[in-house]
Amino acid sequence: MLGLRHYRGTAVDLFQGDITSFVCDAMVNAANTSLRGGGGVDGAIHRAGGPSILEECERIGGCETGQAVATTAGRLPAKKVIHTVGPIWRGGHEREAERLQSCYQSSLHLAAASNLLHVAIPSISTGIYGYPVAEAAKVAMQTIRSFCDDRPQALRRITMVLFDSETYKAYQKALFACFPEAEGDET
Ligand code: AR6
Repeated sequence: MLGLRHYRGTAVDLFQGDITSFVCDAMVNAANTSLRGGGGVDGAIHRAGGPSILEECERIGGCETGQAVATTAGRLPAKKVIHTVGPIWRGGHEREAERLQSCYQSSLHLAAASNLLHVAIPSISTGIYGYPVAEAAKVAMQTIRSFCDDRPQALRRITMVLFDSETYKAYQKALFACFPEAEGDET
């Protein structure tokens, strides 16, 4: 593994691959405000998890940008799916960073409150929603670090699951920049 940090009682690591086959407690989905499914990782999660996820999403009715809600994980190798809605990139002048930060904060707090100790998160907003990957990776890692500062040991492990090598490299750079001093790096 080329990216692992231990920080305030939580392991923060990176994995390159398909999140739908990643074994965890909470699998975070990059959804949209309707919660009715879509393309990208959202489509993959609904396909792999089966119709019970959409049924629960429809009962919930929707989710605001920057917020998060939990549903069953259906057939996925997780206890729950946490659906969060990232911002659409509009050039960086519409509080996209703040709203992306809120996605990570809401998802991590919801996981901790539900005792879901290992959380897997895809690169929210950097696909169809067009958020530049290097910028999004910095927001993700800074927010994870702040969460660990505020809630030490609240989660056992936070894994960023990145689909392609370019995205993986961007998160690796951000991980090393945001956690320069933490022990546990494996190269
Ligand atoms: N596992 C891990 N990462 C994946 C997977 C997968 N199976 N599939 C794609 N990715 P996106 P967004 C990566 O577009 O930008 C949907 O239609 C992908 O390569 O899934 O937040 C929703 O309904 C990219 O790095 O999410 C919304 O309408 C990252 O996941 C909209 O797309 C995010 O890409 C949300 O757009």
